[in-house]
Amino acid sequence: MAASNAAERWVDETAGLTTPARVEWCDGSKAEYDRLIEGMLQDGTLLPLNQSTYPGCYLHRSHPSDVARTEQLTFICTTHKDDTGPTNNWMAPGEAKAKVGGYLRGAMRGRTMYVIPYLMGPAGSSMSRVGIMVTDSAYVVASMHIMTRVGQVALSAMRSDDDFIAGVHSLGDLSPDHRLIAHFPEEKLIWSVGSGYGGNALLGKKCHALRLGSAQARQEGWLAEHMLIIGVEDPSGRVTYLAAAMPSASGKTNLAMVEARLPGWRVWTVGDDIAWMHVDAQGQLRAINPESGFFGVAPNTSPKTNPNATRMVRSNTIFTNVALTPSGEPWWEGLTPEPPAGLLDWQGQPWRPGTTPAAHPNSRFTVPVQQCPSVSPNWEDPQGVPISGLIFGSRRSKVIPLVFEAFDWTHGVFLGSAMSTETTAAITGKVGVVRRDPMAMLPFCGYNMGDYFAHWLGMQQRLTRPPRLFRVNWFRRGDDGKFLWPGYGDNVRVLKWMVERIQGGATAVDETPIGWIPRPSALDTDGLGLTQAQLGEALRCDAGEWLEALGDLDQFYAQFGSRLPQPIARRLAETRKQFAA
Ligand code: OXD
Ligand code: MN
Repeated sequence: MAASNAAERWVDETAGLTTPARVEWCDGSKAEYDRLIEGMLQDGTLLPLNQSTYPGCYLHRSHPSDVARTEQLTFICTTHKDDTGPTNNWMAPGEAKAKVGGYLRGAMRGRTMYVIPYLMGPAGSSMSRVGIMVTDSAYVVASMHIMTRVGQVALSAMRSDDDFIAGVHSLGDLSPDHRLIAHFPEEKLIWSVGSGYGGNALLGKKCHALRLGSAQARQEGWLAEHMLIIGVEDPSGRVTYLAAAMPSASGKTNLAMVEARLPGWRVWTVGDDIAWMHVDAQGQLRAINPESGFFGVAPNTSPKTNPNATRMVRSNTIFTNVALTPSGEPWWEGLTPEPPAGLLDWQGQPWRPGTTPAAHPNSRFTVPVQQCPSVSPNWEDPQGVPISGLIFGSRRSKVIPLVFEAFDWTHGVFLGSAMSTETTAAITGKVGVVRRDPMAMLPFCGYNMGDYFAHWLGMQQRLTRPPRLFRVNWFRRGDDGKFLWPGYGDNVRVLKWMVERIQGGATAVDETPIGWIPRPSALDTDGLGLTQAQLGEALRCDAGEWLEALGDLDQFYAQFGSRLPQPIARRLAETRKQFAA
């Protein structure tokens, strides 16, 4: 493999810091993957699963204190604190280098430093970008094989000698006290130490494709977003592509591969977590999925909630922190109505029903995209897919209606910036707390969120064929505490309404201060058994609730000071005025 001089130099420098026993460049081949797996089976990093029912599948148990992204230990390191903004943790680059450098010095002594050149996005696409990461974890290398395109394909895609995001990863001692995930957007550099888990360690995903990706996208005039990408096929065979931003563990993977419960309708999967979107020569947004695998949350994935995923993970899948059945199969809460007898929990201990969950709530599967039964034939199109609608969705038991549509681009950006959600197990910390999560990017925006809103607003200039923008909430509950909307396969009914809006069909809407809300009659609820009252409740926009929520939003916006774009502030003021009238 031919690496550029800049890449070689950086790898040498990094080896000088971490002092490994050997340096191994990864070529991304199947032979290499098989070798890594074999080594991990031997040293116990992986356990084999039942190879007749789950061929090519393995189980990894992470350190019990290393089970999710650690946002409180994640930093953006810019020269000026203001460029990182009030919603990110900031550290001065010099201080971060000194601190993380201390943890990294000699951290790979006696071990292998793997060098992974990886490509984010399809080969041959001008939207794809290159990263080179080093790591001392074979589990990370094998996972990167699944999640990205590794080897010469990446090196060949470099546009210049130093056209790569550089990432250093070391397990360190896995102690949260010596853990830090530092991003240096001004140097296109990531330093991550002390965690072997998911978004902390698979640097292509959140660190590159979102945090540094968003900073790079702002400079280069595109969007790097925490969004799934799907194609919705209607009964005439026409496919309308949509991208949807949703916070971690809020049903994004389920929606990305949803099986339509509507005759003649079908959803095609392009991506489940990240979208990179550029404006094409016709003024239309086009999206690629930069990843080549899914790193999905296992609990509550079942034949009911996500039949495609349950089929997809039956082979060539690395499971992390799920429970184990006596016959060597993976298990997690929700997979079957009743847990099988004799389970070992995610830490390998005999599990007793009625105690703690058997699988960790943030346990995961890592699986190649092409194994998804609903994978779109266009998922690797170098031109990307044309995006006609953008969706902002979050998890709110109150206030937010099932679905509504923004009046225009600026209004849609306002709705996205105003998003709040109830927290889940994908991050460490409290579950079920409402927090602001603009465009589901709170943990992933690599620069000042105020500037991020401005970047979104600025895209409009080049978008002569802008997508429509929608807000959804599958999670609203009635007074009895029950969900008002059935969700899962029935969410396609909401997608159908969007497609009708996009394609210009006549659908009845009510104009409200927050946007256009479909009348209950405009949603196809045939065979659902929902009462008009339930549906009305799911779609209701309550002025009192909204005025309260807008007060909270005011406070959130205030922290951006002059970096909050005027059009966003104006939209908030107008919305409030209309509700008060
Ligand atoms: C993820 C996340 O892993 O958002 O996708 O946490
Ligand atoms: Mn995610």
